[in-house]
Amino acid sequence: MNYNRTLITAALPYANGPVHIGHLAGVYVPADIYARYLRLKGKETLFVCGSDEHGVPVTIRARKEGITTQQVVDRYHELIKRSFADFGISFDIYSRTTSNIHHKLASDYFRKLYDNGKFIEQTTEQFYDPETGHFLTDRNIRGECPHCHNLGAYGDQCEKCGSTLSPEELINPYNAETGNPLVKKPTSHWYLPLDQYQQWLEQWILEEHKEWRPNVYGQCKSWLDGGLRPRAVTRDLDWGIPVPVEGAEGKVLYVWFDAPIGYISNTKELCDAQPEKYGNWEKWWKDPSTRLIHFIGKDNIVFHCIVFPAMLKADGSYILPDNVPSNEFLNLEGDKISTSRNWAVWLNEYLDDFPGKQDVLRYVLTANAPETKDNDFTWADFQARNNNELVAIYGNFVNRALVLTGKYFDGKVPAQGELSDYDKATIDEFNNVKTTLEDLLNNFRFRDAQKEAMNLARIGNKYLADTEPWKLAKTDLDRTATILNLSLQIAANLAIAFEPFLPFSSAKLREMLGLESFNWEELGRTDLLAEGHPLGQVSLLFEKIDDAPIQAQLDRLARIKAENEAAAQAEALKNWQPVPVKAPTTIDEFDKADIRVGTVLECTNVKKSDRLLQFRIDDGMGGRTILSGIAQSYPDPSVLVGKQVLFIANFPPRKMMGIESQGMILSAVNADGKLIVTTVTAPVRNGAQVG
Ligand code: B3M
Ligand code: ZN
Repeated sequence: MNYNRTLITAALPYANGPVHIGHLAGVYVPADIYARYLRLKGKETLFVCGSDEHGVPVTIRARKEGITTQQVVDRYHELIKRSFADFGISFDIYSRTTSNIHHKLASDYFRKLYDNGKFIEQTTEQFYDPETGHFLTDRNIRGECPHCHNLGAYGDQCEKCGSTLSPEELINPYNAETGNPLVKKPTSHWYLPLDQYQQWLEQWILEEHKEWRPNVYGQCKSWLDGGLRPRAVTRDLDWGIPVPVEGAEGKVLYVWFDAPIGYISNTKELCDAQPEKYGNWEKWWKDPSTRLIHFIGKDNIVFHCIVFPAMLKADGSYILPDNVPSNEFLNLEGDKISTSRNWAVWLNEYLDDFPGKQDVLRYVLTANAPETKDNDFTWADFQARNNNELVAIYGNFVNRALVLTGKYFDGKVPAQGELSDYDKATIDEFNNVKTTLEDLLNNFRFRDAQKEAMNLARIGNKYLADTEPWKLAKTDLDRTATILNLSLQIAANLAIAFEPFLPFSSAKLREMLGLESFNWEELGRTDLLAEGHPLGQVSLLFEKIDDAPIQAQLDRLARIKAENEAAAQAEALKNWQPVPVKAPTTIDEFDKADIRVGTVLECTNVKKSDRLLQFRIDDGMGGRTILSGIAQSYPDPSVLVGKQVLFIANFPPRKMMGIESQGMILSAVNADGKLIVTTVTAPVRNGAQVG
């Protein structure tokens, strides 16, 4: 299929917090590389995004910050928009789903499907707070976990034992916000019967889009194999787009119904405002010669590959996505990025700490892009890639070529004389850079594509190192001229090749080379700069980053980790309750257990067991060995040596892992929920009886 134009969308971020490196690496940098590439090639391209301002995440944030939901979305929409602009993400429009245009379009979209009988209506019983008159979403319901009896489990998950839950399973469910007990109440909603689209989706994705990335294709296949079910597209909430149907008061469109329509509304907003420049919005959404590409993160695959296409199909007048390049996740220093735990590098904060270094982050995120698997961002890697690649290879090459031209040829492009065999071999090496780059970019392989661009800088660097024009200049100025001419041509090629990846540096290099504009089609050529062409002001393209700012970032993360651990501990303590007291017993029963005090002489891990610790105890009676299953609580068991502990002295000996245990050490649970040994504070005699 030959397409006339490409519409690129990037997932609409929730306006519930600033954007971080995970967002940039997963969605916005790759989408931007692609958009810039197509524009450089002179293709008609539109790049659309905006804030996703509905849904529960923004209302939760509002409650947390004690401000209104509108204030939350206003604040973060502006912040997010600013960050994207700062990082050169070249959207043609960045709008928002609270806009009037969007409310109307999403509302009309629903109404058309409703009128055409595309929904089914179903009544189910949902949790309801009679006091506030609200139905609750799973996240807003808390109660006792049926598995570990944590009293603060959520309606979708118990964070203490990690079980996935549904609100029905909670014991004594209550409203997380008000603490009110909940009742079940019937409520009716509209569902998109995805099951009716199953066959069509199977054909369209599994047969006609085998070229989609394996992670995307695989996720679609497993959803389809599991059998699609009707999905509710409305919710009982007071934040969102009202359901445009009589008698649907208090109901809004489900955020995942309205958000993807945001792509359409934002296109419409732009086209309506500048029709001469962008044309009619419908040509971008309804003309089959438009190619639609959604850039998203992996947690959005089902919505973009199954739900939204089914919505588009249900309407019937829209085109469908041609590809949905989706990335896996980026971790930070080995841990999952998390907004709520502040485990992230926020783009606004990055720019405060590394002003003007947008391209460094873009470079590192693309070099480490989680295209096929989850990947890790580390500050050490960030520093190394800047210093050893951007500075030492790309920057160094460009700087030498420009400075030497300034020195020997008065800052004017010298003549290209006769080419040596080595020159020709060098040219051969980068001749095909255009084909290779295009092939990779067309297939959304941005990581390899950037590597290829860097390779061009490597070729240049090696060329200068091998030909040493700074030495030749004393004896052979003609040859020096040819070498520098060729080097400057390579530099001009670099400016073009890197434009989609490092737009700020390319613009800077372009100015240094005195070039007006780029033409992607010229990539690979060695006549981009004419003889005598004056160069611009020379400055460093990249600067070395030393250890201090990197250490500052690591210190910040260490501080956050400690804060998070303290908070988790406090939370655990808050929810902790002693188990009920056992059935009554008597002094005679109790007396049967012989509890003694002893001093720990040695305490070591039992080989091949991650559970057992081996104690050697001075029991005042010649000593004994006791095993205890508390190794997880003591990364360094030697801390127990010298402590006086309590043990049961009259249990029959028992063999574990080939070692005989002569008793049981008494322990209790600490604030982290770990078993630790109970110790005696004032010294007593070893062998003394407790009772
Ligand atoms: N806001 C989810 C997310 O940020 C959602 C994407 C909407 S794209 C239409 O992960
Ligand atoms: Zn639990």
